[in-house]
Amino acid sequence: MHSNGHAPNGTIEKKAREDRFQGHDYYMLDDLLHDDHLLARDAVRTWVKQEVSPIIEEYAERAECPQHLYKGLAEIGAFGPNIPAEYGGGGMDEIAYGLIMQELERGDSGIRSMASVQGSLVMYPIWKYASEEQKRKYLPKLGSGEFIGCFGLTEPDHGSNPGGMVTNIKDDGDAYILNGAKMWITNSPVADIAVVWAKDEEGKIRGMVVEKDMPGFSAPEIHGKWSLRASITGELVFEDVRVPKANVFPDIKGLRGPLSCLSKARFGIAWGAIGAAMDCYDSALRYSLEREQFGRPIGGFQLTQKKLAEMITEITKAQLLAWRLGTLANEGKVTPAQISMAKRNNVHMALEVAREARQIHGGMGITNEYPVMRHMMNLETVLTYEGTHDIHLLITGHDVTGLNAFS
Ligand code: TGC
Ligand code: FAD
Repeated sequence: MHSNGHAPNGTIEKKAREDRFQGHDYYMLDDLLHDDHLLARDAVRTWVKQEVSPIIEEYAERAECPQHLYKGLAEIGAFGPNIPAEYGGGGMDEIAYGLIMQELERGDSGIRSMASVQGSLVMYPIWKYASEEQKRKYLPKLGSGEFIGCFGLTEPDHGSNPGGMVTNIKDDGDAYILNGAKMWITNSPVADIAVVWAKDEEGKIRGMVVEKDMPGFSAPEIHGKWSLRASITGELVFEDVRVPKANVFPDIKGLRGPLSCLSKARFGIAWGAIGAAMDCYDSALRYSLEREQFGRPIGGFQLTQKKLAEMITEITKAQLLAWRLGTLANEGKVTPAQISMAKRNNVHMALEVAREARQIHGGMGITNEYPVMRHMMNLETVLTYEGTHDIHLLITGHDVTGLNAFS
């Protein structure tokens, strides 16, 4: 570059400009990915660009979930990419799963949420814990998007402490009678089935599949969210719902059951948040090169460059963390605490990137002309669900000291 900021010839300048926006792969991490990772990622990236980006601001503004996208999500393999293909999943590895979540969240955290719940919180527990008959009954329909699922763990009075849940089942011959309520449940108002966690008469947490038509079961929508507005959220209410014993997962008892599903979803979020951060960074970088003040692009000011340089540094660190987490998961070596560290770091990183990107856009940053404010509002939820920012810090604290600071 010359000192005036212009490249010596137009072709080099054009090439440099294109490279600058090429996926923001600063450390050439694509070199670490296999062809099938790149194929899956690029297919989802293209689909998001065509189907999600053009409509998402309007849906978010109207607080409406774009349900017409469910079939397309199934077709691109977003539902259970890491569940075996014979059960309706994609049969891919954990890195492919992470990259798919990244690309969905580049579009919107709510779209990624929809897919996270369907794959990691509904298909995964059914695949891992249900009887063979139940797997065959539900998984292919979930994988194809014919059925939508939701996951009920959180209760009105038990969020960070799900072990305190009061939703319960009582033995009644060939069924259990389910009573209680769940709160903040992604997809619940449109779900055909819910994976629900409740205490049995011995106080042990059990998992089960509840179908939407079971008498006594309702799923009212929660309104008034300023975050994740394109995702549908509701309650689950159970009033003497008769759940056949065949629907209860036979062998898994205790908090380990739902927490093992959270590990899968938190892993996806650690990758997904990078997508939201990259979309904000991309928008900020482009804007900084186009927007002029004091007779020059704002990207030429040191304070703007500090923001952009720190953003790409943090995104690159998060990408490395996610990639290593993915290789550990593929080798079957990843621990829940390692997943917590990545979820916490990467979501916080994305929120900080969104805030800085918002500043770079000036007043335009608060409008729906750019994706930044929507990502920022979404990420406030992502920071809280699947274990809050502080709960994940305490999980790391517990892991490194051996001392439990939760209660
Ligand atoms: P604690 O005694 O630590 O653990 C109980 C048992 O569970 C085991 N365990 C895990 N197993 C698998 N994966 C994990 N991540 C696990 N974490 C713990 C543990 O080994 C033990 O097993 P065992 O066999 O010895 O009994 O339990 P605690 O009651 O002290 O709680 C620990 C704490 C606070 C970390 C946990 O409750 C927690 O993670 N709280 C946060 C709650 C949360 O994340 N809720 C998320 C709800 S779902 C959601 O938000 C979906 S959003 C979806 C979307 O739209 O994308
Ligand atoms: P609380 O647990 O009441 O926490 C409030 C504050 O207290 C937080 O800052 C927390 O970090 C802090 N705190 C709590 N305990 C401690 C402690 N021991 N030490 C220090 N600080 C502490 N749940 C589902 O089951 N399924 C879903 O599909 C689902 N989807 C969701 C979608 C959305 C849009 C939202 C917002 C939430 C969703 N959740 C879902 C619920 C989510 O997991 C909970 O909101 C989350 O676990 C926190 O619980 P809480 O909201 O009750 O907060």
